[in-house]
Amino acid sequence: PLGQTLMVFLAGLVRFSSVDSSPLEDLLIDRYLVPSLCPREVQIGDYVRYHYNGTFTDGNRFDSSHDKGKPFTGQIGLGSPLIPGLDRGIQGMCVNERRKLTIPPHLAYGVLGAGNSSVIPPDTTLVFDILLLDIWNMEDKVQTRTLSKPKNCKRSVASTDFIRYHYNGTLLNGTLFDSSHFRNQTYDTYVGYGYLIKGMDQGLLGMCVGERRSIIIPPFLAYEDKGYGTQVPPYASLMFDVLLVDLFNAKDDVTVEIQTLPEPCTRKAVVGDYIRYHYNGSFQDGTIFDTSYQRNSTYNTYIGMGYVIAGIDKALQGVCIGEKRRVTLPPHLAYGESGIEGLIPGSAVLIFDIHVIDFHNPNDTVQIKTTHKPADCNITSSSYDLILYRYNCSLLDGTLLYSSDHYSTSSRVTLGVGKIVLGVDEGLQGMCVGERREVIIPPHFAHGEYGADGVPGSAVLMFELELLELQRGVPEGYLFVWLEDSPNPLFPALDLNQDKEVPLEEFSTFIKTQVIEGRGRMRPGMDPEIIIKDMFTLQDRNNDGKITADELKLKTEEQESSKHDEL
Ligand SMILES: [Ca+2]
Ligand SMILES: [Ca+2]
Repeated sequence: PLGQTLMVFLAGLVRFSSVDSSPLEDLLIDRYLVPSLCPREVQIGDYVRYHYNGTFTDGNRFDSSHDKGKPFTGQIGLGSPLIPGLDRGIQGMCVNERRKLTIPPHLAYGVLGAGNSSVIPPDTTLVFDILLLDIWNMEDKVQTRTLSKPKNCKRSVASTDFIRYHYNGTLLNGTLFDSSHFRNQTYDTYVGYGYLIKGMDQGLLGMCVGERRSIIIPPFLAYEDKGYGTQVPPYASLMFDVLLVDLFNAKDDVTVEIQTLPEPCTRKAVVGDYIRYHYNGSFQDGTIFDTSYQRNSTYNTYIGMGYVIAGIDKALQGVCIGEKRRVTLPPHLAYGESGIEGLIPGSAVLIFDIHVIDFHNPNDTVQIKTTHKPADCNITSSSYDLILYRYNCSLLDGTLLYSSDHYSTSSRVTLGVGKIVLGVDEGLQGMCVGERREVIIPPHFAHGEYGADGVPGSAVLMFELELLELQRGVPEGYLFVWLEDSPNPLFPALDLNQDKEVPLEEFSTFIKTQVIEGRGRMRPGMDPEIIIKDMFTLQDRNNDGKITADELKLKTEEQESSKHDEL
């Protein structure tokens, strides 16, 4: 470069000092337009493609590539067929540079001229205006340069991978010849099978999704002497600015990356389980295409039964409740080559970030775990007992749905008569007062697939239960039961003062005595006076205010008497 600057400087001096037409001794180079960016200069052995205007010193044109509509392509030095002045004058040029070369006859066509002296007369000084379009060398390789790259690059393009990318393709002089951005669609192809020009097949290797790379390809690794259509001329070096959007291999399986694994995980989902999960679905470039969070409802499905895309069916197996996992599905295990119109492009790799809320199997039973048991635990609850209990009901992710503490009315209920959720009823059986339990209830023993107010459909529920009070009950339809054999015959026992009739007061005293002495039990949860009155009225068939032996007899004959029968 120093030599050239000197030469130009000297040439300038020569021109200024020789106003008269003294013959030119050497080549004059006027670099009148040098691009600010000049990454490569023409050296001996390089091939060049350039436009030129050839004129005489008086400005008359004798040849022009512009007129021919086709730039000139040739090699510099090494026995180049160019006239020496051109061969030398083009050296050191960079693409997009414009030079004016003034070439004395001895570095042009000399004393003979050209074209039988008719085109170029003898001893003619020639002026070439050159615009350099392209430089390459047969030793060139594909040049790649990473412009930006995501920090996380776990995988990069290898031969036989399928990729989707955006690109701008330009010639070395900056002319854009093609862009996927204009089509608003990625270019999708396999790498390494020769579907692409050679230089692209090489230049894309090692890229990771989200990387932007500049790839410069010499013509012999691009479209060679043929060019491509009207946009890529023959012998054109190509520059691609590539953004890799997606990458997979046809041999890929679902990949699972476990992000949160609850400890302990006592149970893992298997085929046939019904699962509820939240998810974000994204492409490899990070764009989210779907999310359950926005709908504020989990996605629910059976696992491994073909209700969802194959990759998800596979990815959900073996999950734990509360687990978070990231699964990557190649398109052949997702939406394939066609994708989903307007939502998922063809051949797209999908990433799902999955949060498992719960799962259960239709065969699941209620699971009961006692967390506290009082030392004194002789009496335990069973059906018909009237109990008072506390409860907290949560989803398996810990969300509290409802609690007895939320209500002012006490949660007093008769067990075993269908008054409460099936699984809770089961969970409250066999408990003693003061005992606490954790009970896991599958939806078919709770609120079913449609849920209830505030309870999502198909939710597995966790109940914390505590038994506060327990009153032994009597079976459905009974007001009083004998706990041991009833007196036989009964009437003389009822008729305390032996006057052959039993009014309400006498009856009441008798019943209360049985209860106090542990021989009988009244239905809990009702006013005892009302129970006694009801029982009395049932026996006093003629409604005269007293029971006689005949009336009682009638009753015992009617119903086969047993120890749990009413009187
Ligand atoms: Ca009496
Ligand atoms: Ca009567």
